[in-house]
Amino acid sequence: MKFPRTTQAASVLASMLVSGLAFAQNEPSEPVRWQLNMTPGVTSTAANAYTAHMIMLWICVVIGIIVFGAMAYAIIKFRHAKGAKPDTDFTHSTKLELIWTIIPILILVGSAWPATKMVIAQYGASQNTEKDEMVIKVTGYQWMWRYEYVGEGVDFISRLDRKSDELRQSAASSQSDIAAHRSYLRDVDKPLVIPADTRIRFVITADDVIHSWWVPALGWKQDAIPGIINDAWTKVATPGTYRGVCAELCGKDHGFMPIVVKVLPKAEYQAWLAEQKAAAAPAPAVEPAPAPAATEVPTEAATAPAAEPAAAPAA
Ligand SMILES: [Cu+2]
Repeated sequence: MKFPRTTQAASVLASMLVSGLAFAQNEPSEPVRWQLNMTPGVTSTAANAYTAHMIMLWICVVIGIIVFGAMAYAIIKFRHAKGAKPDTDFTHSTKLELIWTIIPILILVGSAWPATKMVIAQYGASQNTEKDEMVIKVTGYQWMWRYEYVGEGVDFISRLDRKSDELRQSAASSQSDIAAHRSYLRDVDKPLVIPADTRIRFVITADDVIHSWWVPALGWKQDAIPGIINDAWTKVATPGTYRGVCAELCGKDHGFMPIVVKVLPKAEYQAWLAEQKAAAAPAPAVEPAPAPAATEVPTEAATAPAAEPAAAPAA
């Protein structure tokens, strides 16, 4: 074959395109190797971002075809070899200039319209008027995340899973060890668990330096800044596991503070929450017994069954 490299590259490109497109239909959240397009995500915000992106992509494709088509046509049709002569008298055309100013304005306005509607859907009136069903406070630390379920008394730290941490720090770990550990650097010891189909408010801050909480499948990213509370909301329809990372360079282990969000069906979430609360509640043995009355009660009376309680105050 005359151009083996070119055909090879073309077949690689074709398979990339196919895998990229196939991916878009099957898996809404996890990127795949050689994926070309965005992930559609699992929230309305993510779906809007995807739609806005696709609108712009197709507008660009049409413009590209027209511009490069016109160029190719002009280059071939009016080539020197065919005896074409430049028009030396031509300086400008007001009509053409008007056309190529007005058409881009229309394209810009036409694409800004849907894009603005989508931004308002995430950050506009609904941000403040729709009722949140629960609130989670996220705090960034060097180099881990803390999740507090506001009003529930559930509060924990989520950090890089131990196995990944060992592999990354050990000089002895080989490429094959790393390849054998699925989700290397993408798993945490304790994921954030949230219910599906529930409007959740996130309040996001940090304790040391600026971090940024980002799970692409949710369709938004929010900075975690010490002394400032940012917020965002989400509502995930599909249960599943969604992964993210800290998206603000925050120190030497910035690359090692992943985020894992586990979305459970509502009933399963309630069971999980009850389990967490039970674990968080102090054990009954530790709890002090109800103190005796403040009056000087003889110790015998306090420990004795309440047969003669009236005797104590009388004494
Ligand atoms: Cu960080």
